Amino acid sequence: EPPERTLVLVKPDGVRRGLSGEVLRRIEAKGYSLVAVELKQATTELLAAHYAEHEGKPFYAPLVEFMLSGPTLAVVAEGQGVIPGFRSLAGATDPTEAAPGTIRGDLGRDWGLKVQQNLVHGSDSPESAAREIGLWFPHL
Ligand code: DAT
Ligand code: MG
Repeated sequence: EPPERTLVLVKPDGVRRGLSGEVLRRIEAKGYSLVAVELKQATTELLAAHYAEHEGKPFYAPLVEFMLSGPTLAVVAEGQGVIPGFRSLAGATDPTEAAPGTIRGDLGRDWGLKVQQNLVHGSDSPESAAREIGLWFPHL
């Protein structure tokens, strides 16, 4: 069986705040390997595909607008259990609720209603990981 892979994004707020290296450091410190890393400006088309499951939700339009606000660091990380493992490194979706020790818990701010500015994305299942890696890294 090939090693498990996940798609991690350092969202535009994380890139703007200079936290890309800190996120990569935590991924590597945990023992995962970096397979691909690329700074990319997302497009509406890419985000529509990436966030298809959220289309129609009240936070969808502000989420896409935020994700278009600057470059995103796209990362493929590999290792045993990396899909749930990175999600536990990331912490709860809302940075105000994320536990200390997690990326969102340590580095997130009190964003009020702006839950979308939660620094990172991590795939939530093997199916999402395969789909999302194909969207962000079509050559992989
Ligand atoms: P996660 O990123 O933890 O997988 P998700 O897939 O449910 O969370 O949602 C995708 C992104 O959408 C999330 O990172 C931030 C934003 N989001 C989710 N729920 C939200 C809400 N209630 N209000 C504003 N943004 C939200
Ligand atoms: Mg999700």
